[in-house]
Amino acid sequence: MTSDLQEQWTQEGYVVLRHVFDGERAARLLTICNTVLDQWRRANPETGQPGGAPDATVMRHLNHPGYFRNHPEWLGDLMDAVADPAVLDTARAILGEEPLFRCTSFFFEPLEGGKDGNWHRDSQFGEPDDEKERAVIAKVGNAGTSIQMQIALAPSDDIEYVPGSHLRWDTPAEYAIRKADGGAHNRSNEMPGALRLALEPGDAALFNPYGLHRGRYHTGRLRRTLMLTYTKRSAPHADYFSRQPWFLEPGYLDGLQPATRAFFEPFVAQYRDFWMEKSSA
Ligand SMILES: O=C(O)CCC(=O)C(=O)O
Ligand SMILES: [Fe+2]
Repeated sequence: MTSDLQEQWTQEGYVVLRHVFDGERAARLLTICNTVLDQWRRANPETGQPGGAPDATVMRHLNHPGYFRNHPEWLGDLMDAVADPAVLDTARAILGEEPLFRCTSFFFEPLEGGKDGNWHRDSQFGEPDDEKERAVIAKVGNAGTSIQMQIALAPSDDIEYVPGSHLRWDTPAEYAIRKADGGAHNRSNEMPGALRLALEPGDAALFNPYGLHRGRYHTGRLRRTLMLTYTKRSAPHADYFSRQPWFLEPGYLDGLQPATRAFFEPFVAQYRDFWMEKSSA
């Protein structure tokens, strides 16, 4: 099982796992994430400002303590999901080393202005120059350095992936959609080889974000997906996603089960100095 998973991950760049969480657990996580989302819309505790425009489709850092004042025990449920032993075993098997926490995200349908998402590779955000991006993709290798684990909390077939695209640069047809003409065609529904990943609540889609992918976000079409991101411990990345200085707040980890807490210790050790720099800046 483990080697099959690893083989699919390295060759195709994605894996779908059924029933990672049972229905009851997925429903509980949905209640928690929905409550976080409602609060974020009113005031994101990271900024004190409303969290997003009516066409927003994603929020990050659901594990911010500001969301759990009324239900402190819910933080434990969320963090237990991130550090779930089966989830971590899978992450370890496919990365080939210990997974390090990176961040939590929640994808949801917009209040206004739905759209099919744009085809992209996450590498293009850090490296807009084609030749440099191409070198990054070649260097990272077939296991990648990170996993996006999308856990559906409501039925979803909103993620599309081009299997095997993490191993190589775009074909001309792919490039014409992803990047040509300043991205004018990047919402095309004609991507060759695209596979739609259908998930029931509690199922997970894991994908290498350097492969070609996109989401879909339509007003009135329920999308509730919790995304857990992990990197290899050997490939940490200091940026907005890993900037979580609230881990240093006294008591933040106190209510967690010992095994869950232990999973976050290397994350704190890795980024502590980065958080201190940022907060004193
Ligand atoms: O889940 C989605 O809608 C898209 C996610 C995505 O592109 C990403 O997280 O890199
Ligand atoms: Fe992406």
